[in-house]
Amino acid sequence: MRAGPDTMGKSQTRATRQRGVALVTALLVVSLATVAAVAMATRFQIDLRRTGNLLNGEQAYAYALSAESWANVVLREDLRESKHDSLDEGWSTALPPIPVEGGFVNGRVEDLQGRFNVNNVVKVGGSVNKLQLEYYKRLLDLLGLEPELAPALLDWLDGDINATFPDGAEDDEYLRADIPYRAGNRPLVDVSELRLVKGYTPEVILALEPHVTVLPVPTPININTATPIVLQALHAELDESDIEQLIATRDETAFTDLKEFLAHDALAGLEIAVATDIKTEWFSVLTDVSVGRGRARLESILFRKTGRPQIVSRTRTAKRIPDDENEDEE
Ligand SMILES: [Ca+2]
Ligand SMILES: [Ca+2]
Repeated sequence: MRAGPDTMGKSQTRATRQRGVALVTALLVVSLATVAAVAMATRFQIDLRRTGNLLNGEQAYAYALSAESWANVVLREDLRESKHDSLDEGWSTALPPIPVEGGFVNGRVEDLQGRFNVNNVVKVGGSVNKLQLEYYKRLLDLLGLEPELAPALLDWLDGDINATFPDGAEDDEYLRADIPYRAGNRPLVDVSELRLVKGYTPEVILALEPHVTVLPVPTPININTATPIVLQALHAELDESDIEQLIATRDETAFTDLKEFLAHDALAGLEIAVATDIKTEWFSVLTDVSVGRGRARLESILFRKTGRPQIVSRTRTAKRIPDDENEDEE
């Protein structure tokens, strides 16, 4: 047979090639299975991590709610114990960071009536409250801010659509913006809304924030907790040394009667035209909780008139608790 050895050689080559193909296929299957297994394991790790983070976040939020309940109890107790509110009382002390399983809870109560409620600039019903507007102008002046910010805010809050002359701003101003919008013509719900008002740049808001608040009803200023600037804005003739005297007096013993405050030497002969008080109905409770990789920052607004304070709003906030001990965070 002439072709014998040649045929044998060919069939041997074919067999080798087939084995080669089988080997490559097997390798491919193995590598595909490996890739799939690695992908599944990675996905599982991510899911596990994500679930862990969610659980930590929820746990942190639950701790924040319990810190809020603690504040509620403290404020109710305080109402039983005293008829005034001042910075030497228990509610005003920030909680030291409390260790909990996997993290820490921080909490602090702030008196919102130690600040100026910018909604006071208009009366209920939407017309200007001239005395409060004058107060706000003095506050702006003491903070080194432009006086034009006052009429711009007034127009945003007041019920009408006629721009205050000069420097007011109503719809026609805001409708000319790149992304047009309209004036609120109603009280603010949150301080962050100020950024919509003409002239309220981030720098302006940063300067205002420690001294202003936004509450749904007109509120008097609590002279026991007011910031020095908020006190000084009570009258154009008050200067820094008057405020130092007032603060030295209240640090010694808080004012328990408004008449004592109004009769203080530093205010001699001055008529305080805006409403003031020695007690507070509106508080904010800030809680900052971290559990593992979960984080919850909660700001709750509490209204306390008689008995148990009511939670008026809760915001998951980016606000940090203003406490030196927390300076090293983030
Ligand atoms: Ca009190
Ligand atoms: Ca208006």
